Amino acid sequence: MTSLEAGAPRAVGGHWPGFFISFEGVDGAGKTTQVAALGMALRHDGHEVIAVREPGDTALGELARSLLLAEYGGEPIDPWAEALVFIAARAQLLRQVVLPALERGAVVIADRYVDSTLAYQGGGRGLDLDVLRRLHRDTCGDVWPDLTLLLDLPREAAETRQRASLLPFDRMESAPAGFHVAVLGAFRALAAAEPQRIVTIAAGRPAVVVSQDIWAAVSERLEELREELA
Ligand code: Z5A
Repeated sequence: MTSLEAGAPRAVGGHWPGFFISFEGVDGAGKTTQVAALGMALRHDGHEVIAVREPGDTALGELARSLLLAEYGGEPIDPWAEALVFIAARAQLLRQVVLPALERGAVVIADRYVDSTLAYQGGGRGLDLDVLRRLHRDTCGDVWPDLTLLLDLPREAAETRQRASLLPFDRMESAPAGFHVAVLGAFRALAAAEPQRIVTIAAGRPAVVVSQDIWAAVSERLEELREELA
């Protein structure tokens, strides 16, 4: 692993001196595992690292998480209501935690961010992507990550991991298989449309190998940003 210089000031896009990384992918793709590994590697290199998950990590976000993931005895939640609660949790997390951390130069690692809304509520529920993007602009200041790591895991492999965990499925996980297939397709389409920001990592390999590819992508993007500044 190469060394990443800590605390280098950056003003790319004029937003903040920190570095914003998001992890995306279907459930079970290994995001939580890789957020922890990357966080440890970056801290070892001297960075302040703030890891957050969506929805969650604020009082409002945790309430939203219970609302969104709990089963309601079969009562369907309207797709727009679902999208707006995810977005509300994001707006709170962004202003309460993420932006202050980026402004003081920290590396923020988000376990899911706006691409999850585009993939799950856009691709999965069929909501209009342009409207979702406009909502992101209007509610979250159009803040996008410097780098997004899409952990690409085929549906069957994700299901195998879920079953192995022996945990009961939550409301999102228990959606029909077609929903999850559409979500994966949407993530792949987002990555194809934005190859500069979204790096796809094959996630069906051993975790340590996945971590090495992630480190290479993070190092490369940080280096690019430094060159843009120089
Ligand atoms: N959602 C949405 O619809 N719209 C939005 O805007 C947002 C979210 C922000 C949040 O679920 C749900 O909300 C999610 C999307 C939706 N629903 N779905 N479906 P969550 O936060 O509770 O969970 P998750 O994000 O879906 O993922 P997860 O279950 O926490 O999985 P993960 O973090 O990707 O993977 P993991 O926990 O690191 O690993 C899963 C298991 O696999 C575990 O036993 C590991 O030890 C194992 N693992 C990890 N890596 C490997 C490798 N490389 N090989 C083998 N086994 C591995």
